[in-house]
Amino acid sequence: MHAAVIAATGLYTPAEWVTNAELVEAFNAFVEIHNTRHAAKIAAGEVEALAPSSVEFIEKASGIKSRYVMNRSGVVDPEVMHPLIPERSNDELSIMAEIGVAAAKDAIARWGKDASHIDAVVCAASNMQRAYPAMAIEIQEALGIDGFGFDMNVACSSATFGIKTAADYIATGSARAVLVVNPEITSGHLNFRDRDSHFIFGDVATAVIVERTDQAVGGWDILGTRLKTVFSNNIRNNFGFLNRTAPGSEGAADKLFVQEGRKVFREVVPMVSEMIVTHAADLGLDPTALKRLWLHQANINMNDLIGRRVLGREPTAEENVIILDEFANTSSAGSIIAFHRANEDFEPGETGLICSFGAGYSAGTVFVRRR
Ligand code: CO8
Repeated sequence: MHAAVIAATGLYTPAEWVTNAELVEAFNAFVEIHNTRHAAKIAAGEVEALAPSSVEFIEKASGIKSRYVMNRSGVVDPEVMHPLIPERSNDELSIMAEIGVAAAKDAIARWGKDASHIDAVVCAASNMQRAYPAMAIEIQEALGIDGFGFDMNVACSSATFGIKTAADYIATGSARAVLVVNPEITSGHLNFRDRDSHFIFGDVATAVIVERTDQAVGGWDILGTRLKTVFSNNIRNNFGFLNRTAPGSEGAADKLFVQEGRKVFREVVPMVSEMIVTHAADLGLDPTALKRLWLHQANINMNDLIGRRVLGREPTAEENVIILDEFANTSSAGSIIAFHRANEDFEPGETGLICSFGAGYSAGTVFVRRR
């Protein structure tokens, strides 16, 4: 069995972004149009009047201030309210693969080796733009990697599940180095007309190179990886290839992201806190001695609570890294952005935790130590 390290990470950030004020302005203009257009039916009680959104609510309830998006013009147009992403021909790199390749190139440059040392590509994300050929194989082709690749989806936990899969391939000798790519175009599946969730997500891509320890220079020892899933209906994406087959349906219905945010909050915080503390104990680690938590980035209040439960004190900003104010929830990429952005100050031997949680429910813990 071979031990594995996180050898390098990479980040792609879209060039366009939308602030809360801009998003709320678009949402409230849509509400105004809706309520005016349907005034008679609203008065007759046949259609429900929509309520406006507010910047203050969004920031207080979530901690989110802005988000990057692949396309801004569609998102802020009250008559459109989704990103406008032109379809590409089969001969062009798909947009998911394109941003995945950009993040992967950043990781490969930081690694200092070339792509020929990579044997496998895992594209791990919460949405795939098509069923096949796999985005991972497209990314593999674009980077000239000789080996194998496949897509996997575990919603917000896709990156940690991908890292564990990579570490297991390293352990069993299936690969010397694995590229895990997380292209998250969440805006494509977010209902920008839903007051409860229109502000939640952002777009980004991250990449992680997991490598055999005996071939690595520097990086982060992976001390332990653990995965957990518990079925829940509280976060759902019912879009799928069978939608068009439902009797009475006219083609695939527009089934977007839905959640019971309060319930998710209440149920996931204890589940994840307990998982972290137990996994740390099983590895012989004192969770209160961790230098840093790079948690999934969905909600600042969730991260504050989990941080307190794990560290046993009020965590400082350095101990509990928050990037969701700038990026919003980028699904699987969130904890990787946090790790990528805030790890330079670690001394050899210092330990931290990458942790994801989200739909499924799913959660993943990856304890790492600076080499
Ligand atoms: N503006 C003003 N007021 C609002 C708004 C708004 N936009 N939205 C709701 N309100 C009002 C409500 O009507 C309610 O009013 P009242 O009290 O009068 O009924 C009040 O504000 C409180 O509403 P909530 O209870 O819903 O507010 P919360 O404090 O719970 O905050 C959150 C809502 C921010 C959603 C919070 O519950 C949360 O973040 N929960 C955790 C969610 C989470 O972690 N989800 C993970 C999902 S991600 C995942 O795993 C899958 C990723 C897949 C990718 C997705 C691609 C799209």
